[in-house]
Amino acid sequence: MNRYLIALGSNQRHPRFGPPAAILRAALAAIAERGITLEAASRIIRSRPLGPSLGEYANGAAVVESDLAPLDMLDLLQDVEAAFSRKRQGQRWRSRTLDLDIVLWSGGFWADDRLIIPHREFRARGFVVHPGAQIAADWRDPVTNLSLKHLSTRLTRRPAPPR
Ligand code: A4P
Ligand code: MG
Repeated sequence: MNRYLIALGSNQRHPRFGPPAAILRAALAAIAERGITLEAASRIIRSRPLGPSLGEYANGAAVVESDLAPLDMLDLLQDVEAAFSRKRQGQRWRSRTLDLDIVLWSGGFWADDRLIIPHREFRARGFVVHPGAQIAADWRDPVTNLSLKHLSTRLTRRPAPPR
């Protein structure tokens, strides 16, 4: 069995599921319906958009368990994104209905042309680290060897570096 820390984000309404927070809850249900075991889900937070998109985000994190290998998990998550009719407009940081990223997995590192784990920028992103620390405080980032709890504390103490 593999464990994954998944980050969820949304900053657009969905005609059927409603506002971003409701979309994240529906997305977790959709993931579970596809046979993935949901071990823990964080509270859903609101966060100001990083980058040029307009609307406020809802963000959250979940720990899931599955025998799927990382690329199969990515396929599944992209399938769920597509089911929420996220548009791929070929541009980073567009407003989106649903974004599902793999932040960490129990196997440590992964890197190929489709997938990089740990997610490259997660350590600087409070909207990923804080929800993650809520449900997996002791999980260590294999790059820095710091726990999510530690990364979360570090982020609240020090302002993020300029981008
Ligand atoms: N990919 C590589 N590694 C991963 C991974 N660990 N997890 C590849 C998921 N996907 C991974 O992603 C582009 C490609 O990255 C995928 O096809 C996959 O093969 P995407 O989701 O299609 O595009 P994107 O999300 O627009 O780009 P990217 O770089 O993932 O953007 P981010 O970094 O996800 O940023 N502000 C707030 N407050 N909250 C947010 O959630 N999110 C973003 C998106 C910007 N600002 C935000 C938030
Ligand atoms: Mg993404």
